[in-house]
Amino acid sequence: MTLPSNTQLAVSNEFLNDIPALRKRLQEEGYLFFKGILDVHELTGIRTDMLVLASEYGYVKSGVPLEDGIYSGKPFPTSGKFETSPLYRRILDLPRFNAFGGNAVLSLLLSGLLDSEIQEHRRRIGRITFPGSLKNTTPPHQDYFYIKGTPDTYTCWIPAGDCPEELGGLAVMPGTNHLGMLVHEPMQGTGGHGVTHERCKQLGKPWLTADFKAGDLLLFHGHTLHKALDNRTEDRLRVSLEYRFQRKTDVIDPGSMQIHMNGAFEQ
Ligand SMILES: O=C(O)CCC(=O)C(=O)O
Repeated sequence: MTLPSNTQLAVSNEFLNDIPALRKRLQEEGYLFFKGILDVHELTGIRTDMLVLASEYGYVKSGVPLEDGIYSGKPFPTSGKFETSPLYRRILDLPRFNAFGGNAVLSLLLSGLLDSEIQEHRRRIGRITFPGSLKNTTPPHQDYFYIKGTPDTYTCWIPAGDCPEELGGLAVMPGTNHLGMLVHEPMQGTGGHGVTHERCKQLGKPWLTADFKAGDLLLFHGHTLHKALDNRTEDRLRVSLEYRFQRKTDVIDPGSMQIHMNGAFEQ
């Protein structure tokens, strides 16, 4: 059967009052997707904080509303890697961005799913993805490759603003949480390693994604294969957040207790 290259994530809102059903789906599919369960007002605040900083560095077009996140076209000055930039370093210190890691919806959901006291990782990520920087698109990977500690770590990927497919959301491959660790090879894109596109095709499963809206939450297991989609817009910045959770009693990698890219920033 030929599957379309991207099909839609299954929405799990109908099970929000049924934790056993959510656990079952998460165990089977490796992900859960919820529409509109996070506070858009709080997310808009974080988006604004990030765009204010980006605009200080000249990356946001002036003369149009900041919250539209329109790229100025100013090229990245250094290696082109957002994650080692001074701008990113400053994003990681933003109070509202960090406080969202303790968000009540996330905490209640994750502690219910894991049936445990939870530990949120300090290694939070607030990402801005530039239009046209396709060589930086995050390639297919499993988070355990980078996060280590326990594979039972769950990533919450959250668009800070509407993120239609052309702005480059996130796609997951369902059921890949059952495959254990796949071979990761050096690859172009954020992170620098991934599972080759050829290998992904061989797995014979579809990539699932959505036209994300602010307030949506995509949550997945450390073994679930996922990738970013290209930001194919002409001039729009994609703003997204990542928070990670695990059981308090599970092994944790020391890097998860530090800020992302600790010490690896360019001046
Ligand atoms: O948003 C991205 O580009 C990558 C996100 C990702 O890989 C993750 O949340 O684990």
